[in-house]
Amino acid sequence: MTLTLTPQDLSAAHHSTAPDGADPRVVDWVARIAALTEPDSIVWCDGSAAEFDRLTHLMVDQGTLIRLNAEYRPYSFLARSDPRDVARIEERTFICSESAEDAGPTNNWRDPAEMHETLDGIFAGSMHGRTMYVVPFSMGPLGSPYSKLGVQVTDSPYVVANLRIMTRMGTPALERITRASEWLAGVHTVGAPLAHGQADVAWPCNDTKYISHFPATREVWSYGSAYGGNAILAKKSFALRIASVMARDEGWLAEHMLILKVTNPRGRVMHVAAAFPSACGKTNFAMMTPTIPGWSVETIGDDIAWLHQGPDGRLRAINPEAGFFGVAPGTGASTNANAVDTLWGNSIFTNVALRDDGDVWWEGLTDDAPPHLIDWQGNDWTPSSTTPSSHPNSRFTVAAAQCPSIADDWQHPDGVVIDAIIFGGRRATNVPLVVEARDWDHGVFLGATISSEQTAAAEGTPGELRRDPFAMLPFCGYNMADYWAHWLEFGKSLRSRGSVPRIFQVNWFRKDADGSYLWPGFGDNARVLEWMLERVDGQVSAADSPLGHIPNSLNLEGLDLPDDHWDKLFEINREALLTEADGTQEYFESFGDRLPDAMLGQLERLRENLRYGA
Ligand code: GTP
Ligand code: SPV
Ligand code: MN
Repeated sequence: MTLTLTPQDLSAAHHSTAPDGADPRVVDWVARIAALTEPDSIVWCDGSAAEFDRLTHLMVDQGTLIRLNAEYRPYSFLARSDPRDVARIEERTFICSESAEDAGPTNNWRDPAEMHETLDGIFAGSMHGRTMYVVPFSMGPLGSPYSKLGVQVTDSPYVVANLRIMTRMGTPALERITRASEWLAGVHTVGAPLAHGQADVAWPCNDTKYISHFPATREVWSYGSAYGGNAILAKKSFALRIASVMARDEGWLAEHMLILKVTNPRGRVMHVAAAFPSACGKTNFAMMTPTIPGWSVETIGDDIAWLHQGPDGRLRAINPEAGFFGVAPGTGASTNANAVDTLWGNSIFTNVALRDDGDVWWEGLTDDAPPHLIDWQGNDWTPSSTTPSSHPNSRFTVAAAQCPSIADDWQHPDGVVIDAIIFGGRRATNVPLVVEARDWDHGVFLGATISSEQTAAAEGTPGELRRDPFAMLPFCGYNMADYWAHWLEFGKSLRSRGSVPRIFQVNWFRKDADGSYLWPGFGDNARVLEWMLERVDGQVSAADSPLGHIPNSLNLEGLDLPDDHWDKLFEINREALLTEADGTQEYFESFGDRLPDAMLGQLERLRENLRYGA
């Protein structure tokens, strides 16, 4: 039996007016957006399980969600997007700071007044025939000194359901917005108004897309897409793009980083924050099952870290999110068992394949594909099909609390103390398995010069090498050179209190001549963590290389690494790296006089090292 509820039923039954005590600024803003977008009804979301249940029933009835077989995947759903709405669209992502220089050469800048005028035009009447949901949320644990509040309005129940998993959503967040608090205002529409009596489609969206950020007024306006990074505004738009500007102004860091806790066999604990570009292994690393005996890795976050210098001067990190919006393909028992276990139920899957028994499947979940599937576009699929059953950027949405490797203190309001920071990318050539920075400033240079082969997480050309400094290219809300300067300043502040984490660079993706990976990766990445922990504790010496400190050896016990792989993993091709340095020079020059001198100094030192020795 299914329950049939229309958006109108929902709004009539639940909070069509603002809850008592809601901040008048929020109430006024909602009224203004409603006057512009003209939804049929307004629902103030309370974040309850009952509300989530009503929304998912509604979406099942409308065809937006398919309920999975509860025997295998209780309380779980499959969504198939419009095939034109499957990834972030960087070309249509705008930073509307007062001046173009403040957005910098790596962002699409638009004049804020002009953009507002454009948006007023396209948002007018954009919610006709739909319900506008008002979704208050907290990024970070409710009440943490490092948390931030926001409200997103959206006409997509799919987005509401995702926000409920990804954030602390609902009444408690709204109650914390008082006259004194700062809050992010997010406006989202799928851009598909319905004429009277017009039937809806399963995944409404619009070919025209705008993901517009107004850092000065802490606003985001998103039009035309329901895909995660474009539509779950609390995540990339707020917790990275707007938050990076807040962090610059307030002296902290908002980063595209996982956070993990690693414990060695003697019980020594270390916390690590690591920045890898989209679909380059953050979720895997954060949930890794170490292959070395006696070691354990626990998860604190898999995508975003907010880093502050705590009252004791030490670097502290919180995960502002409450859930994971992870890449499905490649997630299997052998690569990420913790993620597979996390997904036992209460999960939303987007653009994966449907099994005949009502469960889901994707490439890499198991070694062998089921004999028949319905692919992500709703077509029959068999192992002999020439296209993958799941979109390469298909995703799961699931509560972090369900993760078997989640750390006990993952929601600690003060965060965890970070001992090491890692930068990584997907590099078939030139970049060694691991390098340790000589000091903080050198680490900032390593972060600033990360390049990575493009993945399916954003529209573009997969495989194409591009610069992705700090894995923040798509997510830095201001001038990237100012961001590097901010990192350098932040390091000074850490130094002044005598507590500077080590910085490392890693590359799990270096390839042999035949195209195979040289390093087994996944759980064996714990071997690299072991070396890092020993470096932090001053227990092992390292070798000097032109790029920084490299290991004399790693614990390779139990690993069948072919003899020549070690040399290939750490090979330093001076000529190729000097050519890369020329590219870096050119890249740095594109920032003009905003580029901190220290970055040029680091580049010069690198060139000297490459030319004349270590
Ligand atoms: P976003 O959510 O897009 O920010 O990405 P993420 O960095 O969390 O990506 P994720 O961990 O989901 O990585 C996705 C891809 O990287 C999958 O195809 C994995 O199989 C692959 N991957 C992760 N870790 C490793 C590794 O150590 N070695 C190799 N070769 N591949 C890896
Ligand atoms: C990424 O692309 O880096 C993601 C997925 O984490 S999304 O939230 O869609 O941007
Ligand atoms: Mn990400």
